[in-house]
Amino acid sequence: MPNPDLQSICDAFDFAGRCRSAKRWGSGHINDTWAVETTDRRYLLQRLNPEVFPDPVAVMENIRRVTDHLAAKPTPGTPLSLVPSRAGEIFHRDAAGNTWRAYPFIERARSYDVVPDAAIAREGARTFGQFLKDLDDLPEPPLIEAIPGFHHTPGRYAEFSRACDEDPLGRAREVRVEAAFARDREEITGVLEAAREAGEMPVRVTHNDTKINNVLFDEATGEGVTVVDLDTVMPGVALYDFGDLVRTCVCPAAGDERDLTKVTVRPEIYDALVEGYTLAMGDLLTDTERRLMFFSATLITFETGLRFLTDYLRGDRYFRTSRARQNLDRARMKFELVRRLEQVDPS
Ligand code: ADP
Ligand code: GN1
Ligand code: MG
Repeated sequence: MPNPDLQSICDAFDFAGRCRSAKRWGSGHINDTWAVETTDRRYLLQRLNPEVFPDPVAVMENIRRVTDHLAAKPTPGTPLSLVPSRAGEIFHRDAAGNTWRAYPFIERARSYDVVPDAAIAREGARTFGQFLKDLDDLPEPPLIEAIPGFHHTPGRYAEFSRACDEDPLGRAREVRVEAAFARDREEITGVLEAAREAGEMPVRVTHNDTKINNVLFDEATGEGVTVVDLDTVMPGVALYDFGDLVRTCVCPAAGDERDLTKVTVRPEIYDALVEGYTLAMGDLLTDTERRLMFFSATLITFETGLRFLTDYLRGDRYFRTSRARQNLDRARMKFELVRRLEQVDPS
């Protein structure tokens, strides 16, 4: 998007002090994020991606309920809290119809795009597990499904098939190898959904975007401070969260790495993730969930690869890119990781 008038956006929020500067922040693929510095403190300001979130009011209402609920829990750390607009709303709508929201910036904390060691993996998993546990008693009604079918892998596969058939940009020829890889694995897409339908995996309040860079860690102690990126918190199953965490932690390579020899699986990181997640979730996890933990990583990695490949076929309309073929490289990296996970699958 063109540079927005950030001064007037900042003026719309109930910030302490006068705005001094704003700089682009984070490495997310969806929203636009700035760290805003006022004369008093910092804030994290975000513009929601309108193509991804057609109902921003539902997203913000979910976030309000979740942050209020978490703020009342005794869990150590710093829970996220929304900064109200000067009009007293939980978001600000600008003249162009964009939805903006702000959080106090959590200082002396950091996120990791690539996990450096097992201790960070364990703590990240524990923090995500605790997040689910704390939301287990969120009062009715259920949160709104802000993106219907977000982790319905068979649905993601169907979208991929459609994109191959429609091939609006003539890119299908270029991805024949990847498409064949995907077709060979169609049968795994329904495994978690079948367990859910059989009642073996409860539908809970889940995060649904558990990339490791969505946890903030205390810079000094390495302890998990809070879970961020709450746009997709909605009803779901815990294994999609756990699997996505494994996807973004076990491999030391970047998400768009082109040298696929760097795409490896670090078993000690996987073990640390299981330890941290089960420590926090305790007896909330069912036997079926425990049994399918490793598989969930393969499945969600496959699903994410499908999503990147679909977006490449459709002209890179969903995931932000900074160079040509980046979504194809992201898809290839994910499929290579699927291959590696299949090789070490203990089941
Ligand atoms: P995106 O949806 O684009 O991934 P996020 O909400 O995850 O956006 O924010 C991007 C990055 O900004 C995060 O990975 C995290 O490092 C950082 N971040 C998010 N919220 C805060 C906050 N309240 N305080 C400090 N840093 C934050
Ligand atoms: C997106 O914005 P970010 O990078 O946290 C996406 C996730 C994908 C991820 C892949 C709302 O998350 O589902 O797994 O990219 N978020 C949405 O890197 O689609
Ligand atoms: Mg994020």
